[in-house]
Amino acid sequence: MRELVQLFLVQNTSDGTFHHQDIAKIKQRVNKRCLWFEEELEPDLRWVFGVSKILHTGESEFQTIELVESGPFGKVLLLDGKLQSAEADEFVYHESIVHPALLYHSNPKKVFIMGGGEGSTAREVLKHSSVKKVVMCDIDQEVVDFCRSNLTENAEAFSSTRVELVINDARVELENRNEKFDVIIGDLNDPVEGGPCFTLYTHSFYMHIIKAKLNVGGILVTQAGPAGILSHTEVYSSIYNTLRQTFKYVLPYAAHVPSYADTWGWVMASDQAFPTVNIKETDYRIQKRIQGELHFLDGQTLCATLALNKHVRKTLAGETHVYTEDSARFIHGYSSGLKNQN
Ligand code: SPD
Repeated sequence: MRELVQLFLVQNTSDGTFHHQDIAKIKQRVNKRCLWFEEELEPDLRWVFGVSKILHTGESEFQTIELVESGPFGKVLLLDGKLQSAEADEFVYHESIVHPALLYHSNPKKVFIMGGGEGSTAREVLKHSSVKKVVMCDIDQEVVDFCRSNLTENAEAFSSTRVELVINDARVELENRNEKFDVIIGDLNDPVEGGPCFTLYTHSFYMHIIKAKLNVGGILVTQAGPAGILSHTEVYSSIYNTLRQTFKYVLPYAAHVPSYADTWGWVMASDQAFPTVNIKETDYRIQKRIQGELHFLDGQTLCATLALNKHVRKTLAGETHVYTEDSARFIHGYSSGLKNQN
């Protein structure tokens, strides 16, 4: 498969600008499909889309890194052949993982990002004028370097004096750091079997590392896997319950991310009650605290993302599984990568 990828390799793009609002423009750029990307989401379910160019292929100590130009989603970042984010809709994922927690916090000044090497999560955090310091801790220097040079929309975030970029295992970094944070964000890879990340979704990690590193009133928010009608029992309900067993207050929410072929889930957790933030108050906080425009979240959308459907709510309410190193659950899936269209 790697040979096939090499066969279609084209030179690196210099036009890395993201225009996520303008899907029509993205589609115009894609004039010739030469490959299909295929990812197995379930044993009998595959996600396939056309790719017109391979813009980059590389390999780090931890994973393969590819950037491709796709028909439906514009530029798509693949790590180990699995879709991570897409130009057309990455704003849904990144606004959702960042803004609810920062808006619920009374005055977020210090933020720690676990993962987030792409830079988009830091980009969104920096929109909050109260934030003085963002530590972005990713384990993979190559991914960070690659995204810094290719995802030009995040260039400002990478060069901001408010951002401290650390290449390290997030657990080790948090343990060794003698400081606390107002918000900790888990922009982590999905928990897949054999992957490096699943221990960052466990009860012991939340209880002994995260809680110790949150200031009073601090909030943890983590991405928590697919939260669709058919997929929320894979890991979402377990991560939710694990946080419910660790923190006094927990808020799950979800939004549809088209390139993920599913509804995606996040969970916020804190030992201090979340304030009642209605539509009007959310819009007020966005206007008062955020510099720059949000494209997905506003008061109405935040309320919608918090309103999980009856089916998922019922599972979450009855979930008893606690995520530990010995009882970890994983998201199914591997990628068979890029295939010639013939
Ligand atoms: N930055 C990490 C985001 C992980 C999201 N995974 C999405 C997978 C969709 N198949």
